[in-house]
Amino acid sequence: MTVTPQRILDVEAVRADFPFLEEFVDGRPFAFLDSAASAQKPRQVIDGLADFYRHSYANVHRGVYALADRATAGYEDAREKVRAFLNAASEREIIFTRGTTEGINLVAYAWGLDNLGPGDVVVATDLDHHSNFVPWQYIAGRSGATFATIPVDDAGDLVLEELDRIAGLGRIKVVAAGWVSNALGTVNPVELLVAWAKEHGAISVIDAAQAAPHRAIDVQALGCDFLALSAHKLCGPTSVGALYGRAELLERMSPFQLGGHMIRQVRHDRTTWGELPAKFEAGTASIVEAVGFGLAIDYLQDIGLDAIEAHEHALVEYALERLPEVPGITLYGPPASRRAGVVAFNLGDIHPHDVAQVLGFEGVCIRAGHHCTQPLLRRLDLAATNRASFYLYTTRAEIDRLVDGLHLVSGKLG
Ligand code: C6P
Repeated sequence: MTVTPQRILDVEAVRADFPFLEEFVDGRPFAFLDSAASAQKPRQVIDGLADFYRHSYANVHRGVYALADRATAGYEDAREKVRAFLNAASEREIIFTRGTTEGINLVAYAWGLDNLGPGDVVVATDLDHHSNFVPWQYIAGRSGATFATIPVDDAGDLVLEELDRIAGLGRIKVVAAGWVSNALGTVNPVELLVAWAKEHGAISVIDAAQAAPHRAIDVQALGCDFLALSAHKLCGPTSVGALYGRAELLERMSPFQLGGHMIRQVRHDRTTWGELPAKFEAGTASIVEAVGFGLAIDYLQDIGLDAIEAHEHALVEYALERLPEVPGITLYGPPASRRAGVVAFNLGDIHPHDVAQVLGFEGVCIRAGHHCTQPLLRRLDLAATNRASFYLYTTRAEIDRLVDGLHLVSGKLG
């Protein structure tokens, strides 16, 4: 048996790739602990984008000249990189989108409006980001289906004992869930949810916005029907992401957006649709952004998703050990063993926005608010939290700066 040794992430070497670390506030570099909102970009991506604009830019799938060929090749190479990143069976199953939100909306509208009706049940979870919660709630409402959610317990874990009760509400047609909670970092048992969906003949839709940047994904091993991700959370550009969909389902679905590129033939009496993936890519694509997405994937794969996951796990363990030193702090979410690189907390009754602002003066960047998870926060009886989130460039020293900053906030405002 061959044992592949796990790669170790060299954080100082990684940090040398990130130009934002050359920016200073009051003489100190930023401790950027807001990567769950959007990740910083390495030189390899930034320079690659400029390079593509300089040497290979044109619209794709349209021109018959060399520049257009280069642009089309770059765009389609990026699709192949996303396919390999997710281990999808075919490039036809990779649709470029604007991001996770658009990917989930695509499935909700294009699949949901044709396949849902009274008596059907659409299942999401109380941990979900609004991007997974709201489209399904809305499409269930429009189609007459029932919208149900899997509740969470006080620790922020899904209450799976509720699945049988939910199954009793009608025909389960959609099981849509986030893999990793952006608000608490909870890693959900998506394998189990996909299996439950299959058992009921439902489609499974995975929001991988917070999973794809941090762990290896194999859609064939997982067996999900759809999976959505955003490039900007994995060191790539904004305004691009991907939806993986099983070809068999995508082929049977109506289009989502209509216009250029997605058609086969347009006549006055009828329009027919193009082949996959063009059928779901109406209009001019986010061409250069898609190329940057591919470069970000190359970058992460060179470092190794396993090494990134292990690095973040060690950081979460460290943060959960150090943060309780701050007087008056309340931590939310599961233990490190079931958590990705996110820690959520409140400091006494100091408003989270005030905490984040004082930390901001210290160069420590965190997010405060409801994190687009209002149902979850209502369940936990909270209006807002502070959230620090880690990535491959995060160090223990930056977590120390967070802890020191919180002591300062506590002294000033507590
Ligand atoms: N969460 C955060 O600070 P878009 O905006 O489409 O790239 O991703 C939406 C989205 C969907 N699902 C999850 C689990 C997410 O975390 C996000 C984005 C950011 O937590 C912005 S609210």
